[in-house]
Amino acid sequence: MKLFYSPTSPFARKVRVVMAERQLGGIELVTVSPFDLPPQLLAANPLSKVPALLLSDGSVLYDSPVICEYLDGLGLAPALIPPAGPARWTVQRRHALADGLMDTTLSLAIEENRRPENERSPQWINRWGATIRRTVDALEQECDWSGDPVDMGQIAIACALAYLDLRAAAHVTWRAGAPQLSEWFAAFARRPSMQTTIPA
Ligand SMILES: N[C@@H](CCC(=O)N[C@@H](CS)C(=O)NCC(=O)O)C(=O)O
Repeated sequence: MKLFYSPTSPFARKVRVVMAERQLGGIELVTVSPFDLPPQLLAANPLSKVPALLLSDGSVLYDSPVICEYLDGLGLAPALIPPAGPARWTVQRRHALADGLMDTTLSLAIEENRRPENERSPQWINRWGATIRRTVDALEQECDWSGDPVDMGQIAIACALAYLDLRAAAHVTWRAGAPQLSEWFAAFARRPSMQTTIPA
């Protein structure tokens, strides 16, 4: 298998953290820059987005939730996504909330780093900033999982918060209003799976 990824992509980081947590070897990491439309990524994913996972039978999986669920079915380590019941839907909802946080932070980063200054929209920047703050508030309200075994929701949330630090630190000082979440994140970020996937 081959994983097309970029080191800073939080979506691809989730997948790499899942690989590490579930001790999955034998997946070749291929670094690509999706915004440059590299032919090998386009051949795998017409959206030119990372992550994309090329399977040994030549088929391809995207996007990141699909890849994470696929990898969760491999190997012998405990599953990160509960198989059924309310616990499954809580984990999946947290995963979706974290992905939304990543999407919003990415939109902000694109606006600020890839768009000429005179084309940037303060209105959208404010809207995305407000979305990020609301989402962090919601996570602070429900971060009651500190003693639980690691799951897919926690992995996604940790990758989303790390991406906020990487791309939106100038806009959002999220730790100030989220003491429990920041304490949880500090501990989670020390996991080897998080440490070995820090963007260079
Ligand atoms: N929903 C997708 C989002 C993936 C995504 O937006 N990846 C970004 C990098 S962080 C990308 O490849 N963007 C390239 C582009 O939009 O052209 C997933 O979960 O995999």
